[in-house]
Order: sequence, then structure tokens, then C-alpha cells
Amino acid sequence: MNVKDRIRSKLPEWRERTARLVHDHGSFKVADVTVEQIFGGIRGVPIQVSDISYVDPMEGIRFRGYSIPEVLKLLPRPETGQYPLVGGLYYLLMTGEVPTQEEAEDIEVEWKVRSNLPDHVFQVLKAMPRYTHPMTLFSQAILALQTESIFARRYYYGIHNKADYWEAFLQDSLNLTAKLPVLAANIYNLKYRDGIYVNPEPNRDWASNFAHMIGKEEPDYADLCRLFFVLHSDHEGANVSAHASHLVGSALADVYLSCSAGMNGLAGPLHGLANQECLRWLLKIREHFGRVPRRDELQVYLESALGKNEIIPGYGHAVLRVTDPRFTAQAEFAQRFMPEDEIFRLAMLVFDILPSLLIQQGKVKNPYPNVDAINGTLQYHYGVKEFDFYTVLFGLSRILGLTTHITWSRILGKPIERPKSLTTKILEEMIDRE
Ligand code: FAM
Repeated sequence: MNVKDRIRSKLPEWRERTARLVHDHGSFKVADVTVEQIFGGIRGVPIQVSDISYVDPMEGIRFRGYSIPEVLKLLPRPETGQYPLVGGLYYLLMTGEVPTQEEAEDIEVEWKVRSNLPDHVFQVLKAMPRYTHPMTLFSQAILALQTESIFARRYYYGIHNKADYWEAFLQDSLNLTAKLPVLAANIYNLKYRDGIYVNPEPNRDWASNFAHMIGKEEPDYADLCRLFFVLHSDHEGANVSAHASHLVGSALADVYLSCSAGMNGLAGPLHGLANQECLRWLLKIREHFGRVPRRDELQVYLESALGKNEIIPGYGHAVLRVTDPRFTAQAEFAQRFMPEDEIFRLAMLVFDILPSLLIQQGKVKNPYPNVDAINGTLQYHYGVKEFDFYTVLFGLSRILGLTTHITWSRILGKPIERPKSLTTKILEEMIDRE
């Protein structure tokens, strides 16, 4: 398998680089931590090193050093599509190299071969009440798949050379990611299409198979899936879902246990659920006016909302200080494929007016849109109108990043995480002693 060989060829260099940093500069102080940061969600405190992706405040995410426009330009595409093969993106994340067409297609083939789901997974899901949130089903399904973990089995039977763990983690990562489209699509079908079960087709790529299995056959929607799954695949190593899965994995929990944990974090309303709020807000504006408002009408509406200290969904970011390039990439898609869509026009009108109002208000650190300001708009246009499902789409993509982080953590032999907690009294005494 090419991806495994490519990773293997890079191991010595990366292991040596990490070991040298710890050996030569182990006592170098990276940061101080303030009381405010401890009580404020450890905001901004560097807690780990990960080379899969990095969010630059002024530029947005870079995957293995490549910006979003570069990734969209450089990655190989399918014959029938205009956006990259997700298999190529996975190759880039895993190896750090832009794949050739053949290398990208190799991953797609690996995924096809590994895509079958054991029967018990949907038996578990079908036993759940109908009103179960699709993210709960998604996380449960990943947990149910843990029965298939190659690492868990090998560890039980005694692979004790730490330097070899990563190979089993890579196998588990490929197996889990291969099953995600059929898993997510059939959760959609279970929830919203009377429980029909659709199998993947051998001649389709990972993303277009997902589109096919949820019954969306427009070629544009397959391209939107490719774009969406590439854009959401990673957002460096310290956000809630990435850190949750990294933490669980540090106890040598396998890929399934770790990714299920990551998905439980993503299911929180402050993380992955935000995208549905944004679409709901845009629809509320359209309903308020009975149509897309004129510019002057929207300006008054937004001024009034900010006057009442309302939070505008889809705007602001904890790290970014510019328009999220993932927003821009999806806006360009919409401009090309659905320029007349009413909700898209409304989203762009908000984009035109709101940043300067937020700047005038002077509170928000980033007055520009994040990716959630447009995600739902595009899905809604293509008839994926079940808001609850949007976070599963996000999760399906994000596991590409999570599995890469976990595999590389094992490659680099990262230890179990064990930060320290203090009591309030100890903290007060520390301050008094200063
Ligand atoms: N509309 C109005 N006011 C906002 C705002 C917005 N979109 N975003 C931040 N503010 C306010 C915020 O309430 C705070 O006010 P107070 O000082 O009165 O408490 C002030 O601006 C400073 O906040 P900040 O430091 O700029 O933002 P944070 O880093 O604390 O929070 C976000 C970042 C993303 C949680 C925040 O901007 C927000 O709630 N945005 C709307 C929800 C959203 O779009 N979430 C999706 C985030 C996305 F990137 C993701 O993770 N999926």
C-alpha cells in the first residue's frame, strides 16, 4: 500500500526531529499560563504539536502547509467532477505530500475494498428510539465498529513494540474512514427516508457515493460533497473534537474509541452544532420580511439585533481574524452553481453589511464570517433540509483529520496526557506568595 510506504519513509526524519527537540530543548519555556486562561477554557495555551494542519489567524487553515485555494487547485479530481477527490486529501493529510492522480485513486480503491459494515452496527442503531439525534447514532455506530479494531486485537494478543503500533492504527484509520459514507448516509436514510438501506456503488468515489446513498443524484451535489468534506477535514489539533480524540487516544484507546469521543465533543452546540443555527437565523430573516429584504431593510434589522446585544450566528471566531477561507470557497461554489438561490443572496447581503456594523460596535474580535455562515445554505439548496444532520456531515469529514492525528501520535510515540488540576485554595495561596 503506497500510503503506508510513504509514511514509513518519513518516520525516521520525524522521529529524529521530535526526539532532538525534547533532548536539546526540553526545558525551553513555550508559554506562561495565567489565572484567566485556566478559568477561561485554557484559551490560547499551546498544549500540543501537530503538523497535520494549522490555523493562521490572518490566513485561515493550512493543510500540511497548503492553503485552501492551493489544496483545491493541487489535489487530483475525478474524471466527472470539478472538485478534488477526498482520497487525495487523505493522502495529503497522512503523508504531507500532494498525491498524484494514481495515489489519490489508490486511497479511493482502499476505501471501496474496506467499506462493508458488519450487521450488528445497524442492529444497534435500529434499537434506538426514532427521536435519537443523528450525532448520537453516528457516535454509537463508530463505537459499535470498535469490535473490528485491528489495534485492539493485536494489543490483546501481545504487540508490545511501541514503534509498530502505528501500522495497526493506520489500518484502523483506513477501515473506519472507508465505512463513513455508508454509515452516515444510512443514518440519514434511517432517520429521514423511512429506514431504507442503500449500498455504495463500486464506480463512484467516496464523496459522490455519499451523495448517491442519500438519494441526491445531481452531479453538482457530488461536487459540493467533495468540497465540503475537504474543507471540514481538519482544524488543527486543539479544538474540542480534535483534542478529545487525541486525549482518549493517548491512553492507547484505538481509533474507534478515540473518534467516537471526538464526535461526542463535536455534537456540542458550541462546536459542531453551530452551523444549523446560522441557517435557521437566515430563514428567520426571510420569514420576517416575507422575502429577501432590501439592503436598507436588512441594515436596520441588523443594527437593531446588535443594539439588543444579540449574537449573530456564523460571525466571529476564537482564532481567525479574517473571513474564513472555507466560507469564501463555498461562496465561490454557490456563485458558480446556484447564484440565484434566495438564501445564498441573503447570506451574501449579510456579509456585505454586517462586518462594518460589528466593527462599529467594537466588541467582537473578528467581525468576519466563519464557515458556518454558509454551510447550511448550500445543503439546503440541494434539498438536505434536515438541520440535525448537518453536524454528521461535519463529523464525517472531520474524522479524516482525527484519524490522521491519532495515527501520527502513535508514529511519534506520544505519551498518555496528564495535565494537572489545582484547588482554588492552592491557587489563592500561590498568588498570595507572589
Ligand atoms: N455577534 C455579535 N457579537 C459577538 C459575536 C457575534 N457573532 N461574536 C462575538 N461577539 C461578542 C461576544 O459576545 C463578546 O461580547 P461580550 O464582551 O459582551 O461578552 C465579544 O464580542 C468578544 O467576543 P470574541 O472574543 O470576539 O469571541 P470569542 O472568541 O469569545 O467567541 C465565537 C468566538 C465563534 C464563539 C463567537 O464569535 C460566536 O459566538 N459567534 C457566533 C456563533 C458561531 O458562529 N459559532 C461558530 C464557530 C465556528 F467557528 C465553529 O467552531 N464551528
